[in-house]
Amino acid sequence: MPSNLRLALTSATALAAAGACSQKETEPPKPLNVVYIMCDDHSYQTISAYDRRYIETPNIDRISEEGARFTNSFVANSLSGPSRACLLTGKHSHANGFTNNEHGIFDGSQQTLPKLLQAGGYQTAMVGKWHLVSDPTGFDYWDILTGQGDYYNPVFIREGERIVRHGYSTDITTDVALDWLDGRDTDKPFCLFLHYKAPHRSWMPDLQDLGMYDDVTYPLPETFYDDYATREAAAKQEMSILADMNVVYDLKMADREGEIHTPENPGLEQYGRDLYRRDLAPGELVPGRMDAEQQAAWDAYYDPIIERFKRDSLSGKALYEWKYQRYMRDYCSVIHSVDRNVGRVYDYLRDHGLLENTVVVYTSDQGFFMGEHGYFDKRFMYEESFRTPLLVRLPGQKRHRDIDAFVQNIDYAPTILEMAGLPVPEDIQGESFLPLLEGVKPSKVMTTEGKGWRKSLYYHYYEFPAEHSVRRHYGVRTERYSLMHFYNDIDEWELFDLQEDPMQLHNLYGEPGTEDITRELRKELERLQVLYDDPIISRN
Ligand code: SGN
Ligand code: CA
Repeated sequence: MPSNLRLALTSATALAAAGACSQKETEPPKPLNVVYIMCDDHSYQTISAYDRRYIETPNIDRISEEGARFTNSFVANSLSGPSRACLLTGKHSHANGFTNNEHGIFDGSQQTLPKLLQAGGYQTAMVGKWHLVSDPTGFDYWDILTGQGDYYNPVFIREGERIVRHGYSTDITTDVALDWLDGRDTDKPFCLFLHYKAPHRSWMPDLQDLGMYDDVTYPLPETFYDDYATREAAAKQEMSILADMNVVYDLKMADREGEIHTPENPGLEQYGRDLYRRDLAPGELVPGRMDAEQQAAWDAYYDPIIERFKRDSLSGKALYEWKYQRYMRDYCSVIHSVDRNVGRVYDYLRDHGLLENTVVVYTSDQGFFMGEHGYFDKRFMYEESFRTPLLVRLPGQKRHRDIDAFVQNIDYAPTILEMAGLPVPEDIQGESFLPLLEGVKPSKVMTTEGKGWRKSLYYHYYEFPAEHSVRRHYGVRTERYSLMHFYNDIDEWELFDLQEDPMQLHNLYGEPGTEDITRELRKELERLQVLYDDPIISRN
């Protein structure tokens, strides 16, 4: 028997998983499989297990109904590539080397979760958005979208071979994943990474979902009209729905009678239309985007909206709120397709008798702003983008549990290794939260720092100068406070009391009476920078 199987058989989880078949006592328990589903930019605000204001997501919710919902789940660096590198390595960005999308190339020769799983006898597959530039390593099978991926007729790289697949990205990604499950070696446990492109910008819904939320008027978030008083860094960004969301590229108001962008006519709207046409027009910049039939269905839905938009000539507050409603309708329609596809994955596992020994994880590469502070996008250490949804169905455990301990995406690798009954290498910076899933109280858990779960989180964002202009920053978050330092072309500290000011509108840094808490938090920040060995510490 391979050593990993021996270990898995003795772990509490593997035994719990076997509990379901205790009648058949002669059958040894099977090692756990893992289906790790990660969306791109899926906010917890648009998962009904977390928030019922905007959309119902019954299939995603089922994972937490039959398992656990993490109510304090965070990322280490709120951006796609960096988040994926944290997942693969269990390390913060400075330690895994992938700090930002713009210049990052993932060093695939380093130790990674899939490689450790493979060495432990697992079959591994990566399907969908990869976004780490270098070719995937450590996978028995990989079939990835190019770059950000396209919504329609997307280009995949299947183990080095380029393929254009016809249809809608979320459906196709699921098809590829289920095909792999069908053809896998059933004698081995598996770990499948299923990474959707959805609901990343520019939020293009599946044809069958166009218009499904047109009757809904979404409530404006409380901080929609934030004036950024007391927060210089919050004001200095280019991710405002009013100023930066493009009505053509983002909201699909392409005037098809207009002229194509030329270098002599580089208006923003024209620029937007060009990008948009890349997705929309067949055979244009990238071969294989929408075909004539898809485009006709798309136009039949959007053309009347475009006509109305042109006629109404909105401006100011009316335009701002109109943009928000269109954004929410498109985004939620894209989520509806994700939810349907999560249902397909669940049905597959159930129909193939896999639910009893397969862990199902649902998460996102980071959180996302749904108009809070007037924003879309992510990047900031503010709550909406620092947090990320995390729902886990671990077989053999109680249903409907909330886990409120602080977890972070550097914890996924050690957790999955422990689920597989494999040792966690010492240089991994995250902690396994498997004991928390098994019902152990956080105070009783043994972590690399000793007894008891972590009480604070470390964050570091690097991508500046870059699109959206969010300044570089690092910070610490405790149960009650969030302290961040924006640096590079700015030197601003922000301190929030999350109990008194959960929306983070009032920067307390430097206010009389906050000296003690500031000193304490800066000390904790420094402790974390030393603990994780972040070279930035020299600049504090
Ligand atoms: C693209 C988007 C940005 C987004 C980044 C990073 N612009 O560049 O809005 O912030 O991706 O997103 S777009 O014009 O190309 O749509 S991430 O999730 O991949 O990190
Ligand atoms: Ca993302």
